[in-house]
Amino acid sequence: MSDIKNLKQYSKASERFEGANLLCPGCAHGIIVREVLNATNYPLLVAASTGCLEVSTAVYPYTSWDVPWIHIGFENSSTAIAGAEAMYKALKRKGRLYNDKEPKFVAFGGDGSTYDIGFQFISGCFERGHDFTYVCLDNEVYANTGGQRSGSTPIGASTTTTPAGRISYGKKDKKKDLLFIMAAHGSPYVAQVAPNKWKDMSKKIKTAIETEGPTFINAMSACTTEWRFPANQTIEMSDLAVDSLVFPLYEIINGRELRITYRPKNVIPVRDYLGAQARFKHLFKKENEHIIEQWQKNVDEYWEYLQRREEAKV
Ligand SMILES: Cc1ncc(C[n+]2csc(CCOP(=O)(O)OP(=O)(O)O)c2C)c(N)n1
Ligand code: SF4
Repeated sequence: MSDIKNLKQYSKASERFEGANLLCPGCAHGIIVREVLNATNYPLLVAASTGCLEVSTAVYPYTSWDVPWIHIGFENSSTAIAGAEAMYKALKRKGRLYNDKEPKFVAFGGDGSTYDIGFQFISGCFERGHDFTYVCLDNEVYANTGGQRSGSTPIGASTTTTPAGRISYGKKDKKKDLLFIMAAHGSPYVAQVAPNKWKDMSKKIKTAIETEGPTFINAMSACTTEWRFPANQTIEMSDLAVDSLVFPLYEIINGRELRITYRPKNVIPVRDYLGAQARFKHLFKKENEHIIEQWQKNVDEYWEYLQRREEAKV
């Protein structure tokens, strides 16, 4: 993958993640996983926590994975892969490896698994400095169990546990700012990616995987079923997210140095992003319009903050 220059070449590089799986049509998880696995030429060992990705790609006796792959609990793909990494180092020290090809270690989790249930395990692995990359497939909801809110669900989204209705506009709390939390662990590299910006995404994933130490990728993964948009609009939804700056693309090096990697030429209003998904439909009622205005204000302020952090180089 490191040599891949265009999409045509990229479309042929599928040997580590086969096409067949049971993800919903239009699901972004598969696009992201394929890109992660093809971003580097290193041999990979992968762990996946329970969630849509795991249930849809490993239905006994079939598998979509052409790499060594572990399914573990909802909460601990991080510690499972960190254990494999620790064992690799121990075997290397004792001279008991079968070959001298150095592998890289990758863990996948949904946002429920990453922002909430598995967070203490991930935090521990980062604090202990394990050499692996954690990839969060961030669809802002517990999709596999029918659409409960997570710490990543944005304000105003209607989910099964924060339903919008006569007395509620949906989720009351803002999305947790996980990238900064992971950077605060002193990680050598953390970044946000989105599948519509595939070159930006594969460059960042390659950097994450090939950087020594614990690295983190937060990947926006549009969920056609829970966000409620037509299955052929996954990439358009990702365009709306990054061009409205609802999901800004940036990276943080060594816990401090922030770089914005995509600046939209024409920034679109947040309401264009929200209006494309039925999970936000109720926000367009007169009594809820203030949530959209507040959201726009938050996005503007956050973008300003990112730019100031980038300029300050601290
Ligand atoms: C400890 C534990 N709690 C709850 C569950 C049930 N469970 C399985 S998958 C899942 C939701 C997964 O959501 P997320 O991590 O966001 O991934 P997604 O399915 O959205 O990709 C839940 C709640 C479980 N397997 N283990
Ligand atoms: S529910 Fe969402 S995340 Fe799960 S497979 Fe379907 S589109 Fe993908």
